[in-house]
Amino acid sequence: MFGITPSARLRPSPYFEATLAEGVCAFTTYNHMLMPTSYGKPEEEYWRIINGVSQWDVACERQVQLRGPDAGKLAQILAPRDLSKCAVGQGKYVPLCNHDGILINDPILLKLADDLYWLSIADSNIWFWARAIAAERGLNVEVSEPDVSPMALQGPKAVEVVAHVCGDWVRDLKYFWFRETLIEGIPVVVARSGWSKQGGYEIYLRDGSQGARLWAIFKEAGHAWGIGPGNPNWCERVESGLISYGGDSDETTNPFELRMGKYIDLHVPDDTIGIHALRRIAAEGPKRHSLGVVLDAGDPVKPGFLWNPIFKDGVKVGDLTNCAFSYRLQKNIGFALIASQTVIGDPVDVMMDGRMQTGSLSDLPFL
Ligand code: THG
Repeated sequence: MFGITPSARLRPSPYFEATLAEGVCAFTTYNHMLMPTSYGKPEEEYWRIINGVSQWDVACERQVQLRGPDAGKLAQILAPRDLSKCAVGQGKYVPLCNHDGILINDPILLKLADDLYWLSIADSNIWFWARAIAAERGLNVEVSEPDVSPMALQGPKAVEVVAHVCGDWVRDLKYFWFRETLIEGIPVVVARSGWSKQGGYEIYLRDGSQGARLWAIFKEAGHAWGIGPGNPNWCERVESGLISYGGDSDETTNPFELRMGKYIDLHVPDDTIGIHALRRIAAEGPKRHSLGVVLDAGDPVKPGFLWNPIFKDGVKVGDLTNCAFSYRLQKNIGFALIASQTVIGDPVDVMMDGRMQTGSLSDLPFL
């Protein structure tokens, strides 16, 4: 075992002590925080998300807050998705791009008020970016990182647990919509969202001193539905086709290559960052696209971000950006970022651990 030296570089999650008590045994780093990645029973943790309810410390999904008269204007400058019809209380998945149309983050945007937005970011420093853009464009907006730390409840029974704690109104919450409320006096935002396709909620804690209490409230309430600890689940997210920014993308990836075209609106104002490049890429047609890969070999592979080279007829055509053994399909599956000429059904070879594996291209999501 080894220790972790506390420092300003590694910020604590309000749920850290609670996850230790639950038996967390592996972490990754994300936005300068530790995010649990295992409680030691991967298959059990997986089926809990598929059949029950799982409790996650995702405090590392930090909020970049835009506040002030130009908050909405800045949001639209940052995001090449039309936000003009986004209502207060609504969330939207918004790819962020740089001036070249390269993906630099893929947050969920939450509109809390006409002059208050949160970008619930993936792992890259959008705080710097947003503040620099606001200054360069002379906007009247304050960019900050508030004391907000999400906890996720995911799985088909999450609705019962969250309704038990918050009330039946959560059942009527639409996907990605949210409401501000108090849970036993603790200020939170309750959203219907989360990085799984099994349904669930995210509770954005607005007072970091209350992490242990909030964790305990849901753990206790969830007892009747067999709640247990978990984390953004590798296998489930690969089966469900969920994208991990920085894992499935690199410094050259644009949103069209990652099946995010439906979240891009080419008619957004000309001052939106990257829109000129995105219009050009859309007109020319992206050179790569994302498909699934199903490997023929059955023995479970070790999950990970691999970027293993993919070959077709002996020529390199793309990369396998992740791979997982699917418990439901009983096969090794992954995402291919691959030449646009390839099609579903094509046989491919993937170089893994010095050995060529055979497989074929498939549609995404797998399930
Ligand atoms: N929740 C919150 N913040 C986050 C994440 C989250 N920040 C980091 C990261 N996850 C951001 N990335 C994603 C990626 C995918 C989705 C959400 C956040 C997602 N996608 C669905 C899909 O692709 O099928 C649906 C998107 C849609 O149809 O609008 O849910 O999870 N708070």
